[in-house]
Amino acid sequence: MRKSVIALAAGAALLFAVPFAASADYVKNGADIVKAADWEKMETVVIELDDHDFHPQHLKLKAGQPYRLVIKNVGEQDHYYTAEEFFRSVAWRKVQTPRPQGGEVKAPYFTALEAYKDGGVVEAFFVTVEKGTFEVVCTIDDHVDKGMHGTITVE
Ligand SMILES: [Cu+2]
Repeated sequence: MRKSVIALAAGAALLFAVPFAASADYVKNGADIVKAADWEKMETVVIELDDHDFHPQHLKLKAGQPYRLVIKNVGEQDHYYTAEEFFRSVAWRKVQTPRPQGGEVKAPYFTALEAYKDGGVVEAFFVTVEKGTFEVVCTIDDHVDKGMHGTITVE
C-alpha cells in the first residue's frame, strides 16, 4: 500500500515536471503552443551554409516567437545544421522543402537537418520555448574542425 502511494506521487511529480524538462527530452505540449501562436507575426531568419561555415555563426532569437528558419546551402558540398538540444527546446510546427517540388514533414521534434549542396533549402517552422544558448554543428566528416559550428541563443 505504502509503495503504491509513493509510486503515484512520483508519477504525478513526473507528469507536472515533463512540460518544463524540454532540453532533456522535447516539448510535449508543442502542438498546443503551435496552435496558440500568432503565425501572422512569424519572423523569417535565413542561415547560409557554406564550405565551411554558418552565416550567421551566432543566431539570436526571442523566446515565445514563431519562426521560419530558412537553412540554405550555398556551398559545393552537403551540410547539416544540427542543433539537437535547441531542436528539443522548441514547439515544432513542421519542416519543409520549398514549392513547387518540395514537401513537408510534421513530427513532435527533429534532431538533424541537412541541406544539399548547390542551393538546397530546408525550412523549419517552430515556436521558441526554452531560453538558453545551444550549440549548432555540421556533423559531416571534419566540417566542425573546418569551422562549421555556432550557437543559437534564445532570450
Ligand atoms: Cu558541413
